[in-house]
Amino acid sequence: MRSPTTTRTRTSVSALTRVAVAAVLAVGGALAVPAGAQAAENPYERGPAPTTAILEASRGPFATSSFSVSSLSVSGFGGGVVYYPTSTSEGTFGAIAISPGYTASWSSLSWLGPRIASHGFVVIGIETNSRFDQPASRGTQLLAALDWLTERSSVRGRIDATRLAVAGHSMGGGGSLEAAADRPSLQAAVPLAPWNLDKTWSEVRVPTLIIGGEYDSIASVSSHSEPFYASIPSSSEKAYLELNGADHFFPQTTNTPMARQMVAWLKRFVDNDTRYEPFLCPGPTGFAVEEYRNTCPHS
Ligand code: 856
Repeated sequence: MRSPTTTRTRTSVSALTRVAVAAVLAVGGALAVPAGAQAAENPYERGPAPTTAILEASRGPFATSSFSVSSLSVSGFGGGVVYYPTSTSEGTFGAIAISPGYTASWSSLSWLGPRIASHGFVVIGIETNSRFDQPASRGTQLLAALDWLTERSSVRGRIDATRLAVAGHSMGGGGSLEAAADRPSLQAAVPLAPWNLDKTWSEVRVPTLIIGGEYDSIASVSSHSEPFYASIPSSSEKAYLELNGADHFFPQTTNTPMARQMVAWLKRFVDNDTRYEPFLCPGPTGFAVEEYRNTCPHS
């Protein structure tokens, strides 16, 4: 299932800043930074500066729409639902494919579709070919869904195909690790209560946020999330959030601490949006947080 790792390059924000400053000087010859130059520093930045209230609200700043995808109209995965920001005036958006767990359908996670899309991402919540597909297959299907979304779907023109991510619950979370290992060009992965028999993910270079539940008895953090996190090299961007008192099914109902951290991770690594760094490092605290570990963004 896994291919050899390759080195991934990332355009640094400082390089983008230099380009923006050079452009300003070339055009105007002025030293004053004109209005709008802030956005030009990061061409992928979308939406207002983050606040805790924005991240914890039931919807982000972007209006969204959605449509269903029939399994008969695609190959390599089982269809699903696409959610997308309706705005076409702010450039393209990054995109994420999300897989449900064993025996479950997308409806088990569907609250996440509009929640993530409303922060400025195109989301496809997938159905798997079979509800019994194992993590490796779910990983392949997540990548097939991203390929369909960026190459063939009616929203392909709204997406920046260089800025893609994966997530999933349980065996779908295990699948998101498989996808990250297989496609190092992905910009982020967010395994939720991930389940996988493979405990070593030393080939993962994709920035990965693992979220586990303290009282998960199906994918116990001691046998799944924690060894997965530990096995990803410290040279990769990675974080581990363990939710206080949560069981295996925490991703299946609206979960504010989970959504807040997931959105911040996607914003930081899919959009290169450093405004979200305070939400990642030192990271969340409070009653909902049993534990948080991270490598903190490498500059
Ligand atoms: C909701 C993954 C031995 O493995 C299991 O029993 C097991 C059970 C459930 C899941 C899962 O994906 O649950 C998510 O369906 C492994």
